[in-house]
Amino acid sequence: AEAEQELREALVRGNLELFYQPLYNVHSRRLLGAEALIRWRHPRKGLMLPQQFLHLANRANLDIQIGEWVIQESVKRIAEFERTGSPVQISINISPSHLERGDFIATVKAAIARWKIRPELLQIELTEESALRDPELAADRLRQLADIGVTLAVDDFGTGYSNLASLITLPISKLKIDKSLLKDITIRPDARVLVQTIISMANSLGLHSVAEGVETKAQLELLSAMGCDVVQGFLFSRPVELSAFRKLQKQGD
Ligand code: G
Ligand code: G
Ligand code: MN
Ligand code: NA
Repeated sequence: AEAEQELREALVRGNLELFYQPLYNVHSRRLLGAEALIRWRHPRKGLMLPQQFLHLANRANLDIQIGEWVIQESVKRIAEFERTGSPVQISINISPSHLERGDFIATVKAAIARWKIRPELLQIELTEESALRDPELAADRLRQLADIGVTLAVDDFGTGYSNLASLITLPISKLKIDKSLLKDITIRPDARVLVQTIISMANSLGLHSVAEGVETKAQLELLSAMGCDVVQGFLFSRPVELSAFRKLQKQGD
């Protein structure tokens, strides 16, 4: 309960922060945008990762408030990047329960209107779970988001037991291939076949493929040869704080 109280205070005092991990076009190597990943600057424990506190957020019923903060913060940032002449897409992670809330669409619309951004610069990442645990509700929400012009991506693709047939009827534009699938592509032919199949399927469906967790040049070269569009991983950069991301943007120009 004390930890929950601390998290509540962190939200009020501005001790939550977004870190940014850059995404690059495989072929041009241009910086396309970033995935925003939440951190907590704890006064005593230092920088805390999502797996160290998101469970607390759920227990304290703070997950929605935190999700709303993430939307505000990321949209504000998109507006700043547009204003300073380096517009990039920012991708955020949304929990299944947040997507299912009645006011989720209104929250997203209000943020976009308030900061006057181009809606496609906001990308929402959904897990297969959030797309499929209440498929009709999720489909309705995703259609509304697509109507607003927000970009939709399926995160951690390939790790769930998705109903692919329903998944491909959703108005998504990207598949993010989970990093666990990439781990062995340079040494195991079966791992390679699996990733190639996902990339080919994405291409055939008119979806972009994003490879997450790219750590080596060998993986990058293979992904490029396989027709993957976008890459993200420690080979390029870890998730970094805002000031460091701004520097990456300057290098990218
Ligand atoms: O940030 P890290 O690099 O440790 O991310 C770990 C996990 O935490 C990822 O799976 C990511 O989806 C999740 N995560 C990171 N930031 C957020 C966030 O703002 N909201 C939600 N719901 N999950 C997040
Ligand atoms: O939302 P998602 O679960 O996909 O979050 C991405 C997670 O992957 C974050 O925790 C991020 O820090 C991590 N990550 C990003 N790039 C790499 C990488 O190249 N290697 C590994 N091991 N983790 C990565
Ligand atoms: Mn993600
Ligand atoms: Na991801």
